[in-house]
This record gives sequence, C-alpha cells and structure tokens, in this order.
Amino acid sequence: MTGAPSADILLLRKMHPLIERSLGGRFTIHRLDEAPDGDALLREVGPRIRGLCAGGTVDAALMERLPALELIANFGVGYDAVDAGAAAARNVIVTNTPDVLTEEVADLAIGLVLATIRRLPQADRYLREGHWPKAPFPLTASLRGRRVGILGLGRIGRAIARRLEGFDVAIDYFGRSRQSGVDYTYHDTPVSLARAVHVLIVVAPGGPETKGLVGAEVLEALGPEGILVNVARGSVVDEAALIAALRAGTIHGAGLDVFENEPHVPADLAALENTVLLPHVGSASEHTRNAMAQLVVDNILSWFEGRGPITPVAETPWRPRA
Ligand code: 8YV
Repeated sequence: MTGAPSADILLLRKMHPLIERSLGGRFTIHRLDEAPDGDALLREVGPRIRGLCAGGTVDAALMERLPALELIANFGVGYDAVDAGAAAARNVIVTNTPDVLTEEVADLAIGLVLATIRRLPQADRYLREGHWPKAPFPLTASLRGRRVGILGLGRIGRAIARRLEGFDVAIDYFGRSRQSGVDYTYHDTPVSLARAVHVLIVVAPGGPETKGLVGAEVLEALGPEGILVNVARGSVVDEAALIAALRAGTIHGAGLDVFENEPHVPADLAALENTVLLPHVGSASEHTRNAMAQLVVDNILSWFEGRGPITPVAETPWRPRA
C-alpha cells in the first residue's frame, strides 16, 4: 500500500500516549479494554482488524477472531506473551522493540545489583525511620573480589557485562552456546554458572524454554553468599523455590524487577528483608519508553505503507524482498 495508510488497528489496552497520538490520526483505532463488551467489539470489528498493538497476552484464540490480521506490534523486546508460532502459522508478522531499551535495562540491572548487595533501600529506610542516631547501619556484603554470572548473554546481557568490566569483577555467563568475541568464562549449564559466581544476573528471555530455569538446584549452587538479580521475566525463576532459599539462607539476597504473576507480588517475598523489589521498571524511563513507543509506531507505519516490518522477531514469516 502506498500513500496515507488506513487500516483498523486494535489496541489491547491503553498504550503509551505517543502510540495513541501517532496512530490516532492515521488509522481507525479500537480499544479492547475500553469496550463495555469486549466480545461484542471483537464480533463487530474483529474481521476487519489488520494490525494489533500489544502489551500483553496475544494467543491463538484471539488471532482466531482476527482473520484479516497482518501485524502484531509488541511494545517491549520480550514477546513471550505473544504466541509468535501461532502468528507465523497464520502468516502474521510479529515485531518487538529491541535495541532501544538495551542500555536502559542494563543501567537498571547494575543499579539493582548494587542496591541488593549494599542494601540501599534498607539503608534509606533505616535513615528515614530515625535509627541512625542510635547506631550505624549494619555492614553489608560487597561486590569487591566477586564473580558475576550472566544468565543469557544477549543484547542486554552483553550491555550489563560491558558495564561490569568497569567494576573490576570477573564475569561468567551461561547461554545456549559459547559466544565468539567475548572473553568471559562460559558455562554450559545454569548450575555450573551459579556454582562459579557470587552474583547471578538473569537476563534470559521468558517463554516455555526458560521456564523455571533458576530453581532450587541453581539456588543451592549459588550458595549462602549468593545474590540473585532478575531483570528478565519472572517465569525464568521458580518463585516458590526462591522464597524458600531466601528464608533458609540458601542464598544471601535477591533483587527482582520481574515476577511470575505481575503486578502481583507474593506477600512472602515482600516480607523478606533480604530482597529489593521493583515494579518492573527496567525500561521505564520517559526517554526509553518514548523510543519504544516510536519503534512500535514506525513498525506499524512501515508495514502499512508497504515497506515491511522494521524489527520482526525471529519466528516471523516475513523476509525482505530481494
Ligand atoms: C516493559 C519489557 O516493561 O521490553 C520488555 O520486554 O519487559 C519492558 O521493557 C514492557 O514491555 C512494557 O509493557
């Protein structure tokens, strides 16, 4: 299609304002979460929806109701909530938002590592609650002389590793295969990685392949001085096993930006003093969310103007024209 794009686009929920603003004038927008009866909306407009703006679950059942669907533009680099295989089987393109959030999430990961080891939120609370005049804040663990493991050396994992080089720590990693171009120490299992390091940073993508990858055995291997940091997906860590390990002193502490059942966080986890818990804010700066939103818009415009998707995911059937 050339010239001004026009198509019916379904937004699953309220999206970043830049997305709603940019698409609003050019496409016919439908908001599923605003419809008094979602089922009725899908019955009425489902057959003419050609684009879907996603930030949540898109399964085969939903796609079934959108027979003219061409493109699912996911707001986020992780697209484990989108059934990309089912999309591919229907010849539907899926795009995500890689690169634009890499450095932001890596920054956050480093912040969370330091906050967890040096107990920064706990120290802040200590001061505010007026304990300082009575006694200094208890001494903490340290990053000095430690080995740090990265579980998943993808784009974000590498950006975290690059930052860690400046912290003068040894760096190890686990991934599906050894990577060329890095001289960090490779481990072929998560247990081997956990056994070798003091700090384990989880950056592996979510989805069935990585579900529960960090379970009791890995936590046991990380050991009583170990710190677990997860900035990937809650599903990668077995939350029940983690709570048990934190309670029993099997590991020292955990810094988590992601959880199994967001936005709900188990009270058991929140009750533990040796955790730092963040409400999934890895990419949540104005700067980076604007960039992600712009990439969602650009993918949709590019597709409906006939130029193809900009950042299609691996499973997607689309190939550039020769
Ligand atoms: C966002 C993310 O929190 O990109 C991802 O995969 O998890 C985050 O950047 C999320 O996509 C916003 O809904």
